[in-house]
Formats: sequence, C-alpha cells, structure tokens
Amino acid sequence: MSETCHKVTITTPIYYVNDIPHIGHAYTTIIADTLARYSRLKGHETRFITGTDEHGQKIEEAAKSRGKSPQAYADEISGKFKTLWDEFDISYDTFIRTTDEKHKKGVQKAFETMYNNGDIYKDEYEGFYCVSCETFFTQTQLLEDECCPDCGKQTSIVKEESYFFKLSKYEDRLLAWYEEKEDCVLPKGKKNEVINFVKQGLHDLSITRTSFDWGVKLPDSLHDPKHVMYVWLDALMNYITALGYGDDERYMEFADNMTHLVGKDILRFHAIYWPAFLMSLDLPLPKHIAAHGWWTRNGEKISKSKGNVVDPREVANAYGLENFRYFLMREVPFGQDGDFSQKALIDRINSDLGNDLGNLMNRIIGMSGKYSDLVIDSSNVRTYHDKELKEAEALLENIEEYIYQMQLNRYLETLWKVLTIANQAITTHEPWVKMKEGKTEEAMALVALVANLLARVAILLSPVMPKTCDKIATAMGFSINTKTYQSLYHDRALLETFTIQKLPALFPRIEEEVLAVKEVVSAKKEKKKKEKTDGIITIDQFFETKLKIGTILTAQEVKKSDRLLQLTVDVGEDEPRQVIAGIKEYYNPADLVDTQVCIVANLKPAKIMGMLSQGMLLAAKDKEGLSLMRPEKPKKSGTPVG
Ligand code: ME8
Repeated sequence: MSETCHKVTITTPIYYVNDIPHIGHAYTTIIADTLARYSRLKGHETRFITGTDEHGQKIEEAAKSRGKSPQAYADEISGKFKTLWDEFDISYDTFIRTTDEKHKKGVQKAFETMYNNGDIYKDEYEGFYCVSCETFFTQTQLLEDECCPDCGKQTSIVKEESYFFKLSKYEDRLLAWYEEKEDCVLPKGKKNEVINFVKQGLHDLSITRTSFDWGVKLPDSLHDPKHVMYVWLDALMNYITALGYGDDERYMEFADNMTHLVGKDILRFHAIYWPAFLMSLDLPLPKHIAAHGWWTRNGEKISKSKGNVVDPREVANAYGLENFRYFLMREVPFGQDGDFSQKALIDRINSDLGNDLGNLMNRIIGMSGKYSDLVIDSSNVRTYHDKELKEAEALLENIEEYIYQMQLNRYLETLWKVLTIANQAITTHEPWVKMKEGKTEEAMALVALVANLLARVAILLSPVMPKTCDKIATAMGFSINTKTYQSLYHDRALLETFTIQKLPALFPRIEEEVLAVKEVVSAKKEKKKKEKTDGIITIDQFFETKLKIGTILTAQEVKKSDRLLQLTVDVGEDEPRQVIAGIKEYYNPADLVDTQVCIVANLKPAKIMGMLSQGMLLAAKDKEGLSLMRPEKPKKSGTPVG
C-alpha cells in the first residue's frame, strides 16, 4: 500500500486444495484482511483477493487416492476454505478458483502473450520434481541425491517435452528492480536471500507438463494439446485474472498497487518468477511482496503431514475470533516463526486485552457514571491535559509506517503505549481526589482525555479487531469509518459531547486452557532421544525392520529413467510385490530374473515416478559399483532374515 495511490490490491496465496485450512492459512489470511480493512479505512478503493489453487499433479493424486474426480475433490476442499473465511468475516472481494473458466482464459492469454513476446520456447526437460512442493530441482540441489531440499520428500525423475520460460533473460532486470524499490520484498532479510539466489544465476523455467492432464491447456493457437501448464504459472496468474485479465478488465488498474502476502516457503515463486512473468507481460510489478514466518508447534512447522495442525475454527470458538486475530498479529514479529501455545494466547487476552484495553473502557464508564451522569465533554481536555494528548499524538503520528513495513506487532505495541498513557493519567491525576476537592471540571477533563485516547486507539485497532472496536465506538457515540479516521485520528479533533453507554465486560478473564489440543511429540525431541543412544539400537529395535528373502520373477527397465528397474518379487505372499529399484546401471534386467534378494518387507509403500514400490532391496555400494545382498544358498521366498 502506498500513501498516494487510491486503488489498492491485497492478496493472500491461493491455497492448495489438498489440505484443509489450518492456523497457518488463517494467519496469512487474517494479516491480509487486516491490511485490506486498513486500506479501506484510509479511503482507498481496495480489492482483496483470496482463493484456491486446484490444478497440478499433487491435487490429481490426492483426488485419486480418495477415489474422487479432481474437480469434485477441489469443489469440496475449496468450499471448506470459503466457508471458513466467511465464518471468520474475512472481507475478501474476490474468491478465485483456478478451475474458474475466466481464470483459465486469462492464463491462456498470458501464456500466448509471453510466447508472442519471444519469452517461451519448446525443449525437453530432464530433472527432478517434488510433487508435494510442485517444484523442479536439479540433481545438485537434492538432499542425499534424491530428496526435495524444501520438504525432504522423495522426488521423482521427470524427462519430458516441455515449454520453457526465459527466466534467465530477466536476471538483470530483477536485480535492478530489487535495488531500485527498497520495499519490494519484505522483510529486508528475506529480500537479501532472494537477491543472493538470483545472483547465483537463474535457469529457464519449465512451464508445461505432459505426464498428467489436470491443468490448464495451452492456448489453441499453439496446437499442442498434450501439454498442461505448470501449476505455479497457472496459480500466480490468479493475481491478475482475479482483476479480470483476459476477460472484463475493468479492475486491471488495481494491478498498479499490489501487496502480496505470502509465507516464507513460497517467497521465491513470488519474488522471482512472478515479477519476471509480469515483466514479460509488460504489466506493473507488485508494490510489496511480504513474507511472514511459520507457525510451529514444539518448534516444528504445522502441517497436516506432521499431524500437528491447530484448527483455527476451534481456537476462534474457544477464545473468540477477534482475540485470536489480535494474538496472531501481536505475538510474533512479522517474518519470524512463532510457536503456538494456548498459554501465550490466554496471557495476551487477560493482560493486553483485559487489563489494558477492557479495563480502560470500564474505568471510563465507572468514572463518568459517578461524576457526570455518563456525559463526557471534551471542552477542557486541552486546557488540563495537553501534555498527555501531545505525547499520544506524537506516538501515533507515524504509526502507519509500521503498516507499510508489515510490522503489525510494532503497530499494536504503539497503540498499547497510548493505552498506557491513558491508564497512567488516571493513576497520576486521581480524579476521585479531584472530585472530593470539588474540582469537578478537572476530573471530567481527565475522563474526557482518556475517552479521546481510547477513541483513537479504537479507530486504529479496528482493522485488527473490527467488531470489538465498533462496540467501543458505538458506546462512545461515533462510528468507525473513513470520515472519523480522518477527523479524530488524522486531524486530531476531539469527540463531541456524548453520553457513554454501559457495556458488558469486553474480555472476560480466562482462567485455564479451553482446548484439548492434542500434544504431539516433537520430531526434534525424538531425534535428540535417538542421538543420546550414539546410534546403538536394541535387538527389539532391529526386529522392527522385517527383512525377507525374495525371488525376482520379472525385471524390466523404467522408461525415461537412467536409474530405475521395475521388478516383481515373490516374498511368499499371495501376490508378488512390485519394487522400483535404482539398480539399472549395475544389472541387466534379464540376468536378475529367478535370482534371490534380501528385501525390506515392512517399508511404507512409496510412489517412484508414479509407480508403486512395495519394498526395498538391500545392496552394498562403493566406488567399484553396487552389489545386491543375496542368501548364500537358495532359500524359500518369504524366509525371514535376522
Ligand atoms: O503454497 N505457518 O499453497 P499452500 C504460517 N498454492 N503460514 C503457513 C503455514 C504455517 N505453518 N502453513 C501454511 C501454496 N501457511 C500455493 C500458493 S500462490 C500463487 C500459490 C500459509 O496451500 C503460508 O501463507 O501450501 C503459505 O505460504 C501458504 O499457507 C501455503 O499454502
């Protein structure tokens, strides 16, 4: 957001439909909602976009494993996101789905434009792909030669015809942009990481796939129906298709001032690929790409696969939606990770919200009830309390900077400093003593000072806690809107004389944890436990691995792979097992048939290049090559080893 522009777009990532919404998704969405509400309060015309990312191999596989069509599955999960955001009163203007026809049309137009601009060419892609992250990697980027460096999961080898985007062409322009626009990527530390990444050199990006078809087809003009678009190209385009790109383009002027909120996990896509695509399309670049940290539990990232998710609906129901919003914005400095705990949330509610904010409201109601029949008159505030007022005004003067820098925790801290001025003024000036001394005018001026400070805090806090602040404002006889933001905050006007309405306690005290959130054993702790044993295991631990003798029944090469063979192995069960083994370089398939091997029989089945592998062969490998472990004498298939 910038001070001068009056058409503003705020976005969240569009969420994958393979996962139901958890606290991490809620965090991004609530920050974006806060920014959008703030922008509207200032009087900017604002488009707030959120939605779901529904194409790609990951979604296709997730749907298949549930026996559903990708579209039916996407409809179901996308609906869960939308329902939750509606329940959470998220003020989005557009909920975009990448399966929307208008979106697909826009993506095709973008592809065609980039192609016509000479930025797309056809070649062959050979490398590794992580389905979970929907990301391509080169061999050197992998962990232990085969695992994704981002999520640690097994990658698969991809070798297929592909269209490429000339990302390398944009290296210099990207570096110049980072240099020229100081706040284009926030926070600064993350921006430096992006710059370093680009400086190491950018490879052209594979932007189509042919090995599955759950994606947007290429534009008809390319006459190449076997390709679908790479899911990240499709997904990033949502930010403009949601403004009508390629269709009714009436909102495209909002593209001049875009703020993208993202988690740090997907910053590279937003800070490198996305601006390069926009450059190719000759469209304006984002104003801010702001990357926040992760919510963790016991130090581990929250995700469904780790089984440590925190359901945001449960937290909001248990502790109050707006209290939860406040906690999320206040607890963690933007960009850093935060560990979710109910204790920290309860502390914030009881202390910041109950003691500092709620109590101040009660004190105003209590004092004005005793001194002036609940009437609050600001006429003498400047006479008696100019100092406190000026102090608060100085604090609030540049508070917006914190919003532009995404430092919402500092923004809230500053508002709380104003509440402290108000609470301290009561303690210092002891209006009850003034009343006893007959100095009614002074006592009433003090109450009016405090009410005015609270009114300004309520206006500025409203993007974070809209309903609570509306209640406070209504009780004080005004509404929160652009006009009052301008007069009471910006122009420093004082409240007109009003009669305050009594309110029930805004933040009832919470004595103990309300939610029975399942405690998860931290994998880090588990690891430490293992480390303590210096790698020594007990006999029981050894026997947790079931090793068996197997007889290879068939063996053939896996097409498009230099490493893999597809085997069927009899391990004494009703059906032989399929095993995908990385031994192609060392064995001729025909020589393997009818030979015996030793197989890990209780390994969780895995998919390798889309094929199920139901076990692992034991082998020894050194400089001279690889040798399979076999029984010295033939044994019956299925004989246990140990
Ligand atoms: O990445 N803590 O979608 P996604 C904080 N479809 N934020 C978290 C989080 C956590 N533990 N877990 C998730 C995608 N998030 C793509 C985006 S955009 C063109 C395409 C939030 O469903 C965070 O904002 O995996 C993160 O970037 C996003 O959810 C990832 O959502």
